[in-house]
Amino acid sequence: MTLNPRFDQPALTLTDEQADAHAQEVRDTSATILKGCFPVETINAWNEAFQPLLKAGIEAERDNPNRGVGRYYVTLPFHDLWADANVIDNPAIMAVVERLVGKDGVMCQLATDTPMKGSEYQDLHRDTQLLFPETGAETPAYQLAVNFPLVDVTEANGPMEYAPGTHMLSKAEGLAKVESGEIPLQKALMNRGDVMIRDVRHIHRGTPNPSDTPRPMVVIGYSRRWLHRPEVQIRVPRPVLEALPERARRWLRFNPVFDTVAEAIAGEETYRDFAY
Ligand SMILES: O=C(O)CCC(=O)C(=O)O
Repeated sequence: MTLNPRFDQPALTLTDEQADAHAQEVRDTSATILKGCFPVETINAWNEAFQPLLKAGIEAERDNPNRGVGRYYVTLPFHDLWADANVIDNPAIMAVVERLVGKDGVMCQLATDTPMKGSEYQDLHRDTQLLFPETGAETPAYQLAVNFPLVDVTEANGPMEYAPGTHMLSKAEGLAKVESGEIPLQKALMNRGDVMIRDVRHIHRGTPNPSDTPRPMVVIGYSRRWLHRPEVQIRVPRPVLEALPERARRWLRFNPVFDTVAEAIAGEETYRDFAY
């Protein structure tokens, strides 16, 4: 078994000014897209390797899909291509992430969201609550999702929709602005290789995928070092950890470590009802 295969890829590099601009776009609007961050071959390899995991995830939850009708959240095991440092410790992504949640942040989630044929609209929601709900006041970013699709995302296969700017509003105010049309929902249309970095406080929803092909979206969670997210974790095999570069090891430091891949993949995770 190869532990961290490095694809022979031309890495997307950002200048300091470009990384600043992407981070500022997240602060201002809640989201930014890094076009062509990964080679399409990498994404195709992930999609092929993902199909059996999706099948197993569907079988396990068939009668009660964990993210709504026809929609599955499947955690990725942290080994082989899923632990590729070019992806989880990507220089362009990390340049933006570090600007938003600090160089001492953490990586705490590696999973996928897949709407299938028959999926429905989710309720508009955010993925985290305010840090200090009693104040109603928003703060700088503390929890990010780095998303990339394993197939091209078009109008025809259920793009996620989000409301730019609502990450800094109360949920009621954000919803009112979406409902009145003052803030129109934007579709996250992305090609294979594109990466979205988003502040998960923004109001968003999954939409129906009427096509015959599942539409997997990978989510890597990066947060401030002090944020505890009990609903997710990465079960890290020690041999995989030891083969990773220093920064990746540091960002993974609060996850449970297991002596072997077999022990690490024995754990189960489901992600249910965490919508705010
Ligand atoms: O369809 C998507 O990719 C987004 C799904 C989502 O927002 C959720 O499950 O909380």
